[in-house]
Amino acid sequence: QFDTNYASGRSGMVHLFEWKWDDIAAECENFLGPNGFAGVQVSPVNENAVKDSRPWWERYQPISYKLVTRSGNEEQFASMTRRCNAVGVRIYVDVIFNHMAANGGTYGTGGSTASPSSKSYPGVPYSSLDFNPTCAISNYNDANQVRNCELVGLRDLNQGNSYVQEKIAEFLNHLIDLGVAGFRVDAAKHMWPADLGVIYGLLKNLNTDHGFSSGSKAYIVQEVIDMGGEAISKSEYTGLGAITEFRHSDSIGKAFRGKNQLRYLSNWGTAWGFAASDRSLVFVDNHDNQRGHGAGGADVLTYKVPKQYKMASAFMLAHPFGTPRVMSSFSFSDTDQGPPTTDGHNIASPSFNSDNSCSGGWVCEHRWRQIYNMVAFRNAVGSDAIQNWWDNGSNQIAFSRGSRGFVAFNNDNYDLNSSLQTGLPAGTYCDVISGTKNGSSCTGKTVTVGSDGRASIYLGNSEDDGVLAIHVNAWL
Ligand code: ARE
Ligand code: CA
Repeated sequence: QFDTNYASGRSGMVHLFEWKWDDIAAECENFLGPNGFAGVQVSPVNENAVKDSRPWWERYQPISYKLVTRSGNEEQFASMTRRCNAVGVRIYVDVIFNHMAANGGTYGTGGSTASPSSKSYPGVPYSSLDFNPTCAISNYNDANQVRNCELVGLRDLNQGNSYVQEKIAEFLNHLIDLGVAGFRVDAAKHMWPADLGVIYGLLKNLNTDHGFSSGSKAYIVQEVIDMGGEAISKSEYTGLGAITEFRHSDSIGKAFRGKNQLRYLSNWGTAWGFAASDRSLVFVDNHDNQRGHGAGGADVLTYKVPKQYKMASAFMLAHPFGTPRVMSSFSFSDTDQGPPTTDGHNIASPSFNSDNSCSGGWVCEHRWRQIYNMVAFRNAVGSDAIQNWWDNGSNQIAFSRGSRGFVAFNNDNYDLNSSLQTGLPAGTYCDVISGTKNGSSCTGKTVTVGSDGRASIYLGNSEDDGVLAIHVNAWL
């Protein structure tokens, strides 16, 4: 359950938040596959309560396990997993089974009706017998309350009930049949680890018709926000699967916002209080904390602070720690605002510019050169260890990944101009941050490595990007 099931030679998952299934299928074929991405986290797939203003968060209010949402129907979902798996890109589904829709959620995207006030969801069906008694979560120091009461009024399912366990397993197994590689378990902290263990134990192996080797298990990443200081700890869940490592998001935001010197990143990893590398899904921001929901607060970096965001993303992708997930957003000013639509209801497709970037309200961080070229960097360096760590005693740092890649960062308010050991074989390389290798030329800066592995590295503090990266596949 910790194995991501990635195709070999690939890394980097992207959360295509609120994208439609047909658009994701095309993105796998046209962009993610060719650029080395390994997987996509998709928005919730099951029927959700329809809210008048169509906020993004209506999808976190399940009405049934029918696969009908604003992203598409079951046929479109099945076609997406097939098309993405065919080009080596895996699909991970955001699954919500801690709760069902809150009061007011009376009808769903698939035509089902519900009565949350009487805890009746005939589309599953669930009745009041399947839920915990109504009470509110107000004290995160009380583990019983966090797990048995209602998160923001969402009707709290009792996962200790065997009928509920079966319904959830049926839903997840249906997705496994359709070719998914794993799940992001929403609100896992609000469920008892023992109950989750029972549910995970009911899961089938992955579908070999979709290219998974026989005996493969779903990758499970559990949303457990543990910044310390609460009753529930992520270590209660790391035996069952990976967890969303929110401390990574918090710490990387503070560092690249200049609240913590970059030189301290030399021991990045479990020394920072993170879970073990294979249990940590790491990210700069997620769909909640980029808009002030969930945990992370004001230090979280988002697309709205592009220079520091690209630096933090490049650091995450260059560093071997964890399973990195890139956020791909729609632009927003209002924190409730849903994705771009054609008519206030139907989600609009992204459109693409000649420089790969998106328009039509989609930010597409994963199509920023500084980000997708770092996915290629991560694939190029493979499992090589960090070597040749250098820092200037404050906010200029550099390191190599064995002898396959080298990266430098400047977050000081003066230039970086030093002769540094890159660990790379002699030659001229294309800096994949300021440009891209195109045949035998480079659209950006070049770096010449001498026979001793050293190169003179220049990163001006007023340059667009505060990072420079070269690797063996960008040799000119
Ligand atoms: C919406 C409205 C509410 C309303 C509710 C019911 O905003 O005002 O009461 O509907 O009508 C998302 C949105 C919510 C939204 C919900 C349902 O963020 O605003 O509520 O969908 O539509 C805690 C949980 C964590 C959770 C975060 C947001 O522990 O699991 O809160 N994150 C996931 C998803 C969210 C989603 C849900 C769960 C619900 O990623 O997108 O909510 O499915 C400390 C604690 C954290 C706690 C945090 C915030 O940091 O350590 O555990 O996170 O505070 O309370
Ligand atoms: Ca619960």
